[in-house]
Amino acid sequence: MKKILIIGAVGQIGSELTMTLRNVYGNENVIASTRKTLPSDKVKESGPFEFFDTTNREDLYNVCKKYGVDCIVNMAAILSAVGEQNPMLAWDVNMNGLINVLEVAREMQMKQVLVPSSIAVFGPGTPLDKAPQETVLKPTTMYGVTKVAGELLADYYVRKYNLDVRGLRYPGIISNETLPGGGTTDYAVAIYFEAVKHGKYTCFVKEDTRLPMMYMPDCLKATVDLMQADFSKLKHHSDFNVGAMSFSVAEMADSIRKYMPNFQIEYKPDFRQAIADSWPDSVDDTAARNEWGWKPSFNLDAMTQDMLKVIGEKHKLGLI
Ligand code: AKB
Repeated sequence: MKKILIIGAVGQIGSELTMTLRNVYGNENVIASTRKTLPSDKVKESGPFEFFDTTNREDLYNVCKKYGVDCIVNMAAILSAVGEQNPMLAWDVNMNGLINVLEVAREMQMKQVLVPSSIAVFGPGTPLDKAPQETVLKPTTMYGVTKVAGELLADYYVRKYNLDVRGLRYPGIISNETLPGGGTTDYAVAIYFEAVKHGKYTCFVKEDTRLPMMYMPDCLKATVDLMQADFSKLKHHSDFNVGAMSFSVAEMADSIRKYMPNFQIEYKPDFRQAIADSWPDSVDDTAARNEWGWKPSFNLDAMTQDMLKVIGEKHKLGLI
């Protein structure tokens, strides 16, 4: 790959993935982009940056042409919670954005497209424990519907046009740089920030809510490892389950108390509880492990220790 365009480069994963890919492929070769949110100085100043809306195919085409893009990483999405408040917006951004990305990549004969999916593809009928790679996909959210349709569409482009499209079903991603926005798993990030800032947190899902989660360093590694995997060795393409850890909110609170014994938590479940309840507790990622060597590094306590350290330092410096 010579020139990579990242769409959604100011989001939780996109912002950190931009810097990771710039380290791997060179600053000038990774073009960051977003619709309108201002990027961090780090993202803006370390390489090319463009504002455009992916639902406008012509604008997407022109940016790709301008830089000679041969790989698109499409991180732009409306997530589960916001998607339930505005289902048509979720459909528009997630589906029309995706078909534009796939069509432009096909027309320009690009080398690769990365299309993220999510545990939101699962729903009633999926086994809760170690959700299999191949299983019932009947999501109850519009976000999940767009992710199932996106996986099918991406695989269609692989089969029909021989376009190299890849994707992972991200679990909840926990990070300390860019806050997530509009997802159901956002509580797993907020809990650490609130613990450091106020010593307590009011959680919008119940204490026994258990979901698959992953720390950002593992998420970045999974993404780059899949991008660099040998295409000829892949049996799956756009729908890899990737597991790292699985814990309840109560277990997170216990993990935080190991380092902050006075941390307090209370529970006020809202509409996001039903979304969380529709997703499995954990996933079976054997296909990712066998086909491209996936192996996570962080467990809950290692992540908690690192999150509290980094957020604590930011708090001391008055950055949060
Ligand atoms: C969400 O909660 O909507 C996302 C996801 C699991 O894809 N973080």
